[in-house]
Order: sequence, then C-alpha cells, then structure tokens
Amino acid sequence: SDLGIIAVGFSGGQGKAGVDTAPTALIEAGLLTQLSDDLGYTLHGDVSPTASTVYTANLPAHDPPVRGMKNPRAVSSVTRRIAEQAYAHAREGRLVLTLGGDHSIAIGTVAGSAKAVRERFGGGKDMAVIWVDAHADINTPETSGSGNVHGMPVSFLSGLAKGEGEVFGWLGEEERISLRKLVYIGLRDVDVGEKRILRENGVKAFSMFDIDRYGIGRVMEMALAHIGNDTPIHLSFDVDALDPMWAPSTGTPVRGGLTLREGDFICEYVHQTGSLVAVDLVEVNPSLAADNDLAAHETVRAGCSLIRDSLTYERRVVERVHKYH
Ligand code: DIR
Ligand code: MN
Ligand code: MN
Ligand code: MN
Repeated sequence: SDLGIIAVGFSGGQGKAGVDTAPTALIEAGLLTQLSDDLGYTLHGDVSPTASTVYTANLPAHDPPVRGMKNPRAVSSVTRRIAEQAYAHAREGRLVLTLGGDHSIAIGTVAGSAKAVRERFGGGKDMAVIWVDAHADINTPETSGSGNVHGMPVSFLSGLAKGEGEVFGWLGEEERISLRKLVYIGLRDVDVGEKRILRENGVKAFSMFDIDRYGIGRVMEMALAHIGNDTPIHLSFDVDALDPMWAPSTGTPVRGGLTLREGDFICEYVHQTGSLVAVDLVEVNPSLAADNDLAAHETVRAGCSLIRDSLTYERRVVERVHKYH
C-alpha cells in the first residue's frame, strides 16, 4: 500500500529551535526503512535529508506579529504548502504521514486531508480528527497567552478563529473540520480560555483523568463510538502527550502523561479501524535533551514506535516485532 510522506522541519509555530531537525532525526533512526522493508509500504514524496527545508524556503524576512501571533506569515505560508502536498497525496489514494516540526504544521496537514475527504465523499462527509496531546491547541489569537501558533491550530481549522489575507486567508470552507468530529486524548495542560472554548462547543475530550479512570482501552472505544463508523480519521499526535519519562525531548513537556505503551495502543487502535487517512507526529525536539543525550535518542525512538504502530496492519495476526524495542 502507498504512503505519502511529508517531512517538515519547521519551528516557527513556537519559540524553541531544534524541532526543525526532527524529520532528519527520525529518518536517520531508520524510520523509512522500517516502513518500506518491514511494513511493506511504497513510499512517495521527497524524503531526502534536505526535503524538510522545501517548505521553509523563502519565508518572509519581515514578519511582525498579527493579532499577537508570532511569525504569522511564515506559519501561514508553510502550512499552505503542506496543505497542498497533503491534499495531492490523499487524492492519489495514499495514506499521508507527516513528520514535524511543531504542531502548527497540522494546520496544513489537516486542511489538506479535510479537503481530499470532502471531495472523495461529495461534501457530505466530515473527517474526524483525533488530537493526542497534553495541550488542546485550540487558543484563538485572542485567547492565547503565548502568541505561539502551535497552540492555535484547532481554532483555525475549525473556523473558531478566522484567517485574513496573507495570514491564513487561504484556509477555506472546504478545508475546515467539525468540532463535533474532534476527539482529544491525553489532555492535562489546558489554558483557561481553551477550557471555555471546549465547554461552550461540547468538544469530546479524554484527559489523563479519564485514562486513569477508564483505562486506555475503554477510552479508545468511547472515542471511536463518538466519531462513528466509516468516518475517515486524521490522527495528529503531539509527542508531548507521552509522559516526559518516554519523550523528554519536546518543547513543552508536562508530567503525568501517557506511557509509551498507551501511546502505541492509541495508534494501533486507530489503525485497526481501517479508517485512517493521515498521521502527524510533531514536537520531537532532539536538541532539548533534558539531562543527557540519551533523552533525545529515546524521544526519537518513541516517535518511531508511535508511527510504526499507527501504520502496522494485521496487528492481531502478525506477531509483534520486538527488534526495535
Ligand atoms: C499553550 C501551550 N497552551 C499555548 N501550548 C502548547 O502556548 O497556547 N502546545 N505547548 O503544544
Ligand atoms: Mn502539546
Ligand atoms: Mn500540540
Ligand atoms: Mn512500538
């Protein structure tokens, strides 16, 4: 089966350098070989080490804040290009895998998936999004305390925040997602304004409290029941959903997160629905190795594990491959 790969070394949605090196780190760890040789995918897209700079070339030199958003034109232009790529892959019937980069890039990946799904199902079908994250990333520019766009993708994608002109003016109706088909998993650091948005819109969210209470198995059952059968799913996985024990090298680690096994389970569970259309893995920052180099290595390894598990078929039939663990 066919996999469209988008490697986006972009860090402009937040303030810490290094998250732009993640695609290269994931690829150097052998991810693509695992996907092609071991999982049998045919890979499409430029996956050379320099590929991730394609989207970040020619960014505006002068990019002052707009409505408090930092690097607004850069983020808008990069995500616009990603959206076109994601859409093009999806139109060819490929599952789309995007290696971030910070989470602002999901404005592009989700927009591209949503548009392709709408075309394929004639407009009547809303794509579902499963957003696995310690954070809700649903600030509007007005509620955001940081001005970092990686904390806002869901508000732009759902239309809660409106773009204009060169700052997300390209985001059209056909690229939108419905908040009714959005499910969060792993939340534990949600801003006050975001909590209000989630409450007012009745957004389905499973926090760490819910995972402790019901277990990850029941949570996934409930998440998929909410989404409904035969609904295409875009999985956007922020590695900071994992506990810093498993993923220390990330920009905004929050203690009390998912175990690697729970993260892997989420990916396996979504894969086995057969409805997965796209996967993002974001916020791996190899340069933020908390106390030693092993931290970066472990985080990259966790990222590879999540991606593999979201793309492994016949999980119940084929024995789990242990050689990477
Ligand atoms: C915070 C942090 N809610 C913000 N968001 C992060 O800046 O809007 N998202 N770290 O991943
Ligand atoms: Mn996060
Ligand atoms: Mn995020
Ligand atoms: Mn694994």
